[in-house]
Amino acid sequence: MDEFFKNIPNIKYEGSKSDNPLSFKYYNPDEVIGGKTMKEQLKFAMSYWHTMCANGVDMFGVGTADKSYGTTDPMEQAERKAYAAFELMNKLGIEYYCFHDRDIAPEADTLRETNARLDKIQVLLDKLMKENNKKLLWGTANCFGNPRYMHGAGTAPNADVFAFAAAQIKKALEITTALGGDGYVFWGGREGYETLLNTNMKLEQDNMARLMRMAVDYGRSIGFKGAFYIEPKPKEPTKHQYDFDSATVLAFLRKYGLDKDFKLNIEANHATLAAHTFQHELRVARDNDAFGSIDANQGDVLLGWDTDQFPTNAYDTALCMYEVIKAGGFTTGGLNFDAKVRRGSFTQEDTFLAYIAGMDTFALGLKIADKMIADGRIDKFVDDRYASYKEGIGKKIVDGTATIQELEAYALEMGDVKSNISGKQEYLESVMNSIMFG
Ligand code: XLS
Ligand code: NI
Ligand code: NI
Repeated sequence: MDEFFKNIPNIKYEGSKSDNPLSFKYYNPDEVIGGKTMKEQLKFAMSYWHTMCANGVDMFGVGTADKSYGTTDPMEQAERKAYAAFELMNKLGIEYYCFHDRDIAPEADTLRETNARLDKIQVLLDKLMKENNKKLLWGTANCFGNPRYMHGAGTAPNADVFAFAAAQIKKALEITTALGGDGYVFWGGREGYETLLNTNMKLEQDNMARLMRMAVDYGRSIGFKGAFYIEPKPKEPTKHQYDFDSATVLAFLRKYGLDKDFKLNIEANHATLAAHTFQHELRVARDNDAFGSIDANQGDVLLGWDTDQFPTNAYDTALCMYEVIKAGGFTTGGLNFDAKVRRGSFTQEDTFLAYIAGMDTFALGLKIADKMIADGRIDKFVDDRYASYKEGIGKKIVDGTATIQELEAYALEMGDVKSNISGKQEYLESVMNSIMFG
């Protein structure tokens, strides 16, 4: 197959002094940080939908980038797209990728035909993965784009839609399994509601859990050994999405007994939409042993929707990688760039520059997080802040041996609290600055 990104060389690490835009300034794949190479720590993945498919179309205008791959024939296009995807991953040194079923092969007139298209592309992807030494981080089903899903998929009021979604997920699981996928994601863009006036919320959520149970059981029965993830998002496209944020998803999983089967795929921009920090969402997942994978991007607080921009804020990536390291690093998951260039960045070169910016920003984040941990001031401060729980009455509280009567007696004896210490937020923020900028 002809080279598609003709003017783009293989991107190499050249260091922060380099003025070559098509080079990594901080991402040095073989450099060891915290006992592992950057490549192992960061596990970058390319998102098929944004990178290979999205052409910049928005509510006010048509696409600005050419993603036609020189043909209008849908299957020829799908094939060329696959070759281009592997060329891009090779040029950037990215080892993993992620897709929705409909990204790799477009929907045909019938489900049978659509599935046959997927079978064909699966063979090609399998070959390209082996030839290029690439892995599938996760697969998923697009159960939100087609008009049939206007009222949801697993949460649709119409059982026929539920059945169609189940069939689609079954096939997506088969493809993911056949390609040795490390994960399978549920992100329910339309699994929510517009108004409770027309919604049986209980039945919809019960049904979603039923669909997830079927998917897990079927996946395991065909030998899928990867992780199942739910990707929280509070809204957009629906006004209210059931998988609102990490805490809501955990409650859902526990209610339906699915908590042993699922981990979370946390997306930075979705955290912003839920009015949380990215670090908060990661912390909730980590504290509940539910950290799985990351959709790496960033939003714009002034815009208020899922802009899926490439991550370029090193402060955020540092706090993200701090959580990832504390969670024990990526096991099944990785950093999937669920990110797209801005509509005005329409050239092929822009796509590479955006990936370079994202990968460099996460490399910086990893380096800073590693320094934060080695520096130890922040961890020590937090540890000391809770020192009162290590002895005396605090230890009894933590051990579960203190009674409420005993605490009353203790408080009466104490008179009033005299031992509060400062939270030192500003100091800690300046520590972060000194770690980041030396
Ligand atoms: C959309 C989601 C989507 C998922 C995969 O907001 O982030 O891209 O990651 O379906
Ligand atoms: Ni995402
Ligand atoms: Ni998103």
